[in-house]
Amino acid sequence: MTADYPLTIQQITAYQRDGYIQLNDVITGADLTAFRDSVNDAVKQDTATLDPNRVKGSYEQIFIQCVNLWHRYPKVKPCVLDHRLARIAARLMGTPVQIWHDHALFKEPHTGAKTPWHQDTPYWPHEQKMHQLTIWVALRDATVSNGCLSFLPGTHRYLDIEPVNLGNPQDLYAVAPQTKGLKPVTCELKAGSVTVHNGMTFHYAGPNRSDGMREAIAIIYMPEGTTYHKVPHPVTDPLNLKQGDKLSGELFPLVAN
Ligand SMILES: O=C(O)CCC(=O)C(=O)O
Repeated sequence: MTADYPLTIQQITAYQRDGYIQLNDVITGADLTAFRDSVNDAVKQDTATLDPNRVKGSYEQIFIQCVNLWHRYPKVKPCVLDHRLARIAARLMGTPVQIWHDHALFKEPHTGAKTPWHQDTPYWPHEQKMHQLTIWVALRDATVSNGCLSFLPGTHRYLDIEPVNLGNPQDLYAVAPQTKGLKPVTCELKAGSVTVHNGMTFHYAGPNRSDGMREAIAIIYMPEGTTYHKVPHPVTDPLNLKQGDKLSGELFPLVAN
């Protein structure tokens, strides 16, 4: 078993206070190359049948999104289920964690589309909403010019806010007037570094103004025992779940205690 990524008490406290944290050099060397190559191959295969000349809708202009690669591509699986990443999630969350899902988020150059300010958890079919978190892994350097993430610290305490429509976003201050005056923190990342954010923390990414692809994968963890809340979601729609069922089984493995 590999050693845990060193997390200090101060970092855990900062994550719990701010609802996000940046962790540097989490994946390095050959592991980073394997992660980047396997996700790139999977995204290529997932998107192979798309017509490159199609007219892209506003959501598709934000990023190419490929969901649950770990479950469909054997080479991605050990990267996403990596125990060091899962242990980071479990220590920050303070509970054993299951995988909720992953998604590759490749921001194409020059579409001009930002990722609007939003919270994640309101989109998810979960009864418990407070502790889910995302580890966002930069597979190549993420910078202001290619669309790295920014966060509004402390906004994970803002509950019951209407979900933002990413393809046609509402004004942030209309949806969440509490965010007026908060100062965003922008996190540039070297490849292999990560940000971790609580699913309730407001976050944003600018457009990719560089000439290359912004390559990232987001791995989302939920507390062990999370139960189903009946709203449409592509991961759970095929599963025939009832309100209150535990999300369990091969799609939602327990990955760290
Ligand atoms: O990668 C992006 O542009 C947005 C990422 C995001 O919203 C997330 O990981 O929750």
